[in-house]
Amino acid sequence: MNEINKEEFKKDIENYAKVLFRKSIKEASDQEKFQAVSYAVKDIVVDQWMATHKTYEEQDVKTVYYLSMEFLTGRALGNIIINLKGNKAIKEAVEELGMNLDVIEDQEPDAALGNGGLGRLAACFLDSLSTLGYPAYGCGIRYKYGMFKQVIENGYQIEKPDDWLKNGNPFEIKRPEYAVEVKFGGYVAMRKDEFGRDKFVQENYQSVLAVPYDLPVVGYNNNVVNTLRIWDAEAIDTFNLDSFDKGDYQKAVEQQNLARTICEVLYPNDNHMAGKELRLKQQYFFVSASVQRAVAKYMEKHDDIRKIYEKVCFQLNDTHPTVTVSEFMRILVDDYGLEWDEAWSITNKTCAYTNHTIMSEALEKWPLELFSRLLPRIYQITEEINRRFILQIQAAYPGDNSKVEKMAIIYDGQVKMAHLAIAASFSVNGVAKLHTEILKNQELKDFYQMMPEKFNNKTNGITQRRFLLHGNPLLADWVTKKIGDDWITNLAHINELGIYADDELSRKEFMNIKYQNKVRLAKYIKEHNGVEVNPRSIFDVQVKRLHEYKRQLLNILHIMYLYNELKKNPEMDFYPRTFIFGAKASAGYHRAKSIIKLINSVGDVINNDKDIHDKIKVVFIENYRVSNAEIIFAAADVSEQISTASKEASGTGNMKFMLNGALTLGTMDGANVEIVDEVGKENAFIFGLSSDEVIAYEQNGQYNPRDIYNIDSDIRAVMTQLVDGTYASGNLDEFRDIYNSLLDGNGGRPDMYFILKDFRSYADAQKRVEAAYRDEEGWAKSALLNVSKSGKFTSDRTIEEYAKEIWHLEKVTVEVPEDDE
Ligand code: C3B
Repeated sequence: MNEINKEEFKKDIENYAKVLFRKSIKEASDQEKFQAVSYAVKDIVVDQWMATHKTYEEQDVKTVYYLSMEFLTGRALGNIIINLKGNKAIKEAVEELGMNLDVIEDQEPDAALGNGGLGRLAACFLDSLSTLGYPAYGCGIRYKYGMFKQVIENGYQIEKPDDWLKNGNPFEIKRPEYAVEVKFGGYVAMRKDEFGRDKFVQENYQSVLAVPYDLPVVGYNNNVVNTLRIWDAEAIDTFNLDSFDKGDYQKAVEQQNLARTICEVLYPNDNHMAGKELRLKQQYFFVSASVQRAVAKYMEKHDDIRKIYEKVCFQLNDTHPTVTVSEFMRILVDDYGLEWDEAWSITNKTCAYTNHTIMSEALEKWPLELFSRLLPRIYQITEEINRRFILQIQAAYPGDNSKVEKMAIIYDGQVKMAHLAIAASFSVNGVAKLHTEILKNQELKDFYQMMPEKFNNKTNGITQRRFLLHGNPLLADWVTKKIGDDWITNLAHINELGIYADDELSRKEFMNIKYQNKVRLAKYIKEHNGVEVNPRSIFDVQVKRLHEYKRQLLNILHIMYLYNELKKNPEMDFYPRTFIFGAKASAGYHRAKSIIKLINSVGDVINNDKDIHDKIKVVFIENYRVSNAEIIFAAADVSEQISTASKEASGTGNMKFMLNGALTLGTMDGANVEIVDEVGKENAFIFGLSSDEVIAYEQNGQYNPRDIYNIDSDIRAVMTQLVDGTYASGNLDEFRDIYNSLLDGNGGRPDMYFILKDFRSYADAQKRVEAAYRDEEGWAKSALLNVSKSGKFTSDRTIEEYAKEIWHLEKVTVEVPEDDE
């Protein structure tokens, strides 16, 4: 990699300030400085970007297209600087110009084009793909408004629009030359092609122009820059005279509106299907554009569409982009004139699907009426796929109609996207061992029995470049001092830290870094939440989307219980604890929002009660997002991973905490199981029902929370406080819905999340946490061991597995030509 020339870089920054804003650096605002520095950085990136794509073309590489509705990338500048290994030179340049790099980085809005785990995973995958040198495109949507900004007012969540493009995005490049048309609605007619053969054409449709914007994905220290291509919609034929003359004024207006609305906003649902017409439009919009472009790019250099699978793989990130299957079939059959069987076999060699959840409310099913009206040709094709798939099922299970009922793609007036994805893909993967087993043996059992060869596991991972190197510089430097810097690109090496767990001085240094990170977080909390917290207390953290299955409610009920204990016995031996929450709730998810209010209300009471001498603090960090997550993980002692067993497909926050030396307090769910495999049960706090037990209860219906309520007076006391106004300034109804959900659940089914059932075992685990923390040496040792055992959870490992076992990609090395000046 070419060295960054500091003096030239300084000139570049000054020049950008001049060209962009007509200002000197001194005159520029912080935001303008951020822009100028970013453009100067982009200058370096673009050389590598061009070199990478030249190499790809020369070597005619196979490319994965990672199709995802979400890419939760967060801020770009700091990460790019780190991956360019330009930290030192750039920092110095910036400082010599009288600026501070942290302040500059802080000016950048997060790119929040995702909800939570699924979107962040896509972002980690892109980082790993580039760092490992695998050719890839991320394909997504350029939402005008990303994940809403959360403001807490009076304890309630208020959603504010996230106008992240307000000041422009210095790293993006618009590529109008690659714009394509995407069609909606109308009807399908049978027409003759130029050779007199029948063909299907969509007529009287509305269309939009999909225009790509490219963002660079910079690999670590290797000159590789892949592309995250996000599509924006523009109106086609804006009021062109033709249609105006034909009296199509109305249609012209409608097309404009369609273009305006389609990329307007990210649906803020996590693990929940919105079912809105606009959402299906978004899905088809970015899928059609991405697939059209991928095919066109392939055909620029090849002449046989039949071999496209040798150079292209479409990875479907959950069911959201599943219309890829039918769109690809449409292109093969309608545009390239292939026979159905041939097209299907090519599609089957090109598409692969990742399942991210077993939550039934997240399963995408589209009403036939909507699907066929919006995508008439795609619907026809999907129908034919379904017809043939049913024949296949019947051949495999003659006379067993229940199999068709359970597996058909179209059934009961609905198009089932997971079924379509499985039928059409050569690979179906889960995201953690336990999750994949549940898919095979429960949720997708029938499919697994019919097509076992498709199923495989790819345990999730995270990028250590963002979540240690960038987010926790103190620890990153310390690790490098101890074992060298190989861990940055080969996290398996972090294992070598293990020996320092037995070294007293190392443990001290390590815990001192944790302390400094807690001071940093305490400062953030003071500035942003106005709450004073003690960095000597245990930082016990649960940050993730608010969802009932993730059980923030269990956590806060336990805090209410602890508080009751302290009130009964103020002198009791109690190690000071700061409970930290961060979570956004989907705007329409009322119970989740109520739980946020409860956390804040409990915090208000406890934080202001002098009697308990600050032994408990409860903090709700407003607007949890990637940029503040980096600070939070670095400062955590305890990682709360307490989902109802079987419900959390993997979790990735759990891995980020581990990497930063927090101990897991969790259920045997998702990737927690594999974390415990790595660190050993003695270095984690495990509690609660197992997934088998949960599944058994679900099947036998034997769980009755009232039994627990009746015999356990501590639980009863806490429950009563939900409805006696203790935490609601006398409003007895504020938390009544939560109360009811715990005892009666939903629609007559007892609480599906087993909160009261797991309460005692959680409280016991929390006692063990406290005892363990009092043993300073023991805790330091465990924490350090957690870091040293985190090697498996790098997304580099995950991506190597995808690349070798699913995508069959070759690694590329890239040289950037020297400037010839
Ligand atoms: C999430 C799951 O809930 C997590 O367990 C998992 O770690 C991540 O995906 C990544 O695999 N998920 C999500 O964020 N949104 C969905 N719609 C479905 C799953």
